Amino acid sequence: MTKIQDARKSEMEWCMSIPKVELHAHLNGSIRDSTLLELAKGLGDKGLIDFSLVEHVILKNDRSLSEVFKLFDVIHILTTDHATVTRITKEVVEDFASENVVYVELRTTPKKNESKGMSKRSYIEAVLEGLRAVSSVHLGFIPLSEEIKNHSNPILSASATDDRSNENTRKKVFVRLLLSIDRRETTEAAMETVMLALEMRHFGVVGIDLSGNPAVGEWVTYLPALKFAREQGLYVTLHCGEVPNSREIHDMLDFLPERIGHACFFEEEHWRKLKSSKIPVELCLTSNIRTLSVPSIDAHHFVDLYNAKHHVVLCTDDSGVFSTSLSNEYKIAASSFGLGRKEMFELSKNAVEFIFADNMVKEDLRNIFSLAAKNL
Ligand code: 6MZ
Repeated sequence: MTKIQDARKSEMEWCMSIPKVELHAHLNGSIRDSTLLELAKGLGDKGLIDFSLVEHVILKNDRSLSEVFKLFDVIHILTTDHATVTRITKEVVEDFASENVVYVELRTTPKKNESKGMSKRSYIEAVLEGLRAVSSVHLGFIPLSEEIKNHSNPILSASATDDRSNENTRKKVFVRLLLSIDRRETTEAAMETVMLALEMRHFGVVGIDLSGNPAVGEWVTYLPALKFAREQGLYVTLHCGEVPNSREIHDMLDFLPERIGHACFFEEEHWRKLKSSKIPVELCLTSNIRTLSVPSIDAHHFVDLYNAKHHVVLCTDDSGVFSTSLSNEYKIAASSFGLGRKEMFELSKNAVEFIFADNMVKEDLRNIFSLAAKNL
C-alpha cells in the first residue's frame, strides 16, 4: 500500500469512527446490492423476471437522474411483499449502525399492492417489524406514555444491551421514520399517507417527505396534504430544486419546510430566499454527482452554503443505488473541500440540531457527541 492509500484508509477509518446523523436516506434506495441480486435471482428462478437483464440494471454504475427512477421501478418489483420490506429495513438500519450512525431518519413511500395483500398501513407495519428484528444492535420499543412518565429513552432506540441499569454506557442508535409522498401520487393518495403518519406517531413516525421523479407532478397537488401535515404537527422536508423549476422552488421555499433536500438547480434569487429563511439543507454529494445534478464536486453548492454558515447536513440519499455510505460522504467532503477533522466533527455534531425527534433525543445525542469529542 502506498503512503497516499494508507492516509486515505485512515481518513475513512476516522470518518467511520465518529458518531454521525443520517437525515436523508430512502429505504428502497439503501438496499445492499447483494440483497437485491438475491431477490432478483429468486424471482428469476420462478420465471417471474429475466434475471440477467435485472442484474445488469442493478450493477450498472453511472445513471442519469431519469435512469435512477427506472431503477427504482425495478427495485420496487423485487421488494414489494411484507417479508422483504421487513428484511430490507432490518439490514439498512444494521448497516447504518455498523458505521457508527447514532441517529437515522429513514424515509419510505407507503405502497399498496393488492396482489400481495399490501396496504399502505401494512407496508409501514412491515417496516416496523424490520426495526423490531434488528439484531446486531438491540432495538427496544417504549410506548409514548411510558416515555413521558419515566423521562427515559425515546420511542425507538437501538442499543448494544438491554440492561437499563447501564443506561449511560449503552451504545445507542435512534431510528425515526418519515413517510414519503411520491410525486406520481394524487392529492387523495398524499392525504392518505399523512393520515397514516399521524396514526403511526407512537411508533416513531415524525414527519413527511415529498420525493419521487422531479420531472413528474405539480406542487399544488401535494400542497393540501403537506399543509394538513403541518397543521397536525408533523415535520415536513421537501426534495427541492433537483431539476430546474424556478416557480416550484419559490413555492416550496414559501411553504417554509423544516428542511429541504438537494437544492441543485437554485438561481440567485432562490439562494437569497433560502439563506434568509435559514432552512437547513440535506446534501447528498455522491448522489448529485452520479445523477449529474451538479457538474463536478468542485462546483458543488456545499462550499458556498458552508462558507455562508448556512445549516447543511451530509446525507447518503440512496447508499445502495449510489454505492456509498455516510462515512464515505464525510470522507469526500474532507478531501474535496479541505475540511479538517475538527470541522468534520462539528458538521456531524451540528446535524443533531436539525433532527425531527424530540428534545430528549436531542439531549441524548448531544451527550453522545460530547463523550466522543473527549476521545478524539
Ligand atoms: C427524488 C428519490 C430519490 O420510498 O420506496 N427517491 N426521490 N430524488 C431522489 N434522488 C436520487 N431517491 C429516492 O425509496 C425509493 C423512492 O424514494 C424516492 C423515489 O420516490 C423512489 O421511488 P422508497 O423506500
